[in-house]
Amino acid sequence: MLSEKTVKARLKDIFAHQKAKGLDSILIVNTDNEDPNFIYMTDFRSGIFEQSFLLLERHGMTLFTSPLEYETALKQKSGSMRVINVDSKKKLELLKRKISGKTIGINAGFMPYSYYLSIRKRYSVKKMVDVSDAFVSVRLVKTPMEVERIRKGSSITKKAIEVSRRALKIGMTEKQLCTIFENALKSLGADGTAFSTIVCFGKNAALPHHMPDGTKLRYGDFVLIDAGAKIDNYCSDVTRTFIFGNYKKKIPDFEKKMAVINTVKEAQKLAIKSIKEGVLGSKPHLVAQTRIDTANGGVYKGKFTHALGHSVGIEVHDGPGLWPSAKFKLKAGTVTSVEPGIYIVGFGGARIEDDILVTKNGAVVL
Ligand SMILES: [Mn+2]
Repeated sequence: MLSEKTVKARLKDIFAHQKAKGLDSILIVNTDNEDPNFIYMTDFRSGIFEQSFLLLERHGMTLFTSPLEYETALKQKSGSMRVINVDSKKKLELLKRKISGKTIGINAGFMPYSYYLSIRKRYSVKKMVDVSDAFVSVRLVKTPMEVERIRKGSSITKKAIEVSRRALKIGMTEKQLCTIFENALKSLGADGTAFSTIVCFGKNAALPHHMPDGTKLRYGDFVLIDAGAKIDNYCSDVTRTFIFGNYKKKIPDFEKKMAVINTVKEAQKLAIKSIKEGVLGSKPHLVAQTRIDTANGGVYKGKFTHALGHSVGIEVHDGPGLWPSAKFKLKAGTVTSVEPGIYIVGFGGARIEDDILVTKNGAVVL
């Protein structure tokens, strides 16, 4: 449950944003899924709240939900939130009175076009403007409570990766390892996974978004796990890459594989070191990329093929990314992934990822 103080602060910050400044209200509309901003404003852990409306006004929030979710809402709501049990169409009159003839804010990044048309018509809304940027920017700076949830999630994820590592056996499939990982994650206390778990054996590690399949583990393979626990509505995102084998026995192409992993590790370390409040979002990416492109006589040049990182929060991609063309400056309180990689098609690859908190003086690994 969010404190009254937190709700007030979030409302204030959102309505103060340039995109929402002139508006009286913002309507958050769930489809069969919850709008991430619905989760941000309610912090509900239980319930689905499909097709529910959350009306934000400067002074407070009103939830319009079905009888199915009404009690669940009452149990979890923050102090001043009004909850309307929509057991008949008449109960939506209040909503109509508030938004009819008005300009309202919506999250166009989430709302389907069909909803846009039908809400506009049904409630005689004058105009709907996209305020998604306001939420992105407010959500970017985390409170200590939000950071703590992400930290807990990433710590559980790292532990579950260790459990998986110890369970490796020749001939097991990526899918089997994925099951072992996800079971460990849950028994360590995760509410679920933050996104579909990536497990890669051998040359599949060269494919950044490879989904676990029937590929069998062979001695000396790369093993890459990219996954995250969800804790109390917050995502985490961690990647580890290692080689399966007895390091004292001969592993095929051992030196070559270790060089890939070590270069990625160094690139990540340097990138993390370059992060602090006020630094341009492009800088850590360029630091990592330069390290990768120049390592080992330039053999990995061009093999780091994606952004260094992305903001993490209620969504796993929660805001702007660390990317060569990023023009924004890093803000203290932002949590972002730092995940350089090297991908060599037909051979394999490595990615190492941690979630870090930006502070005034540097980056703290969560
Ligand atoms: Mn990531």
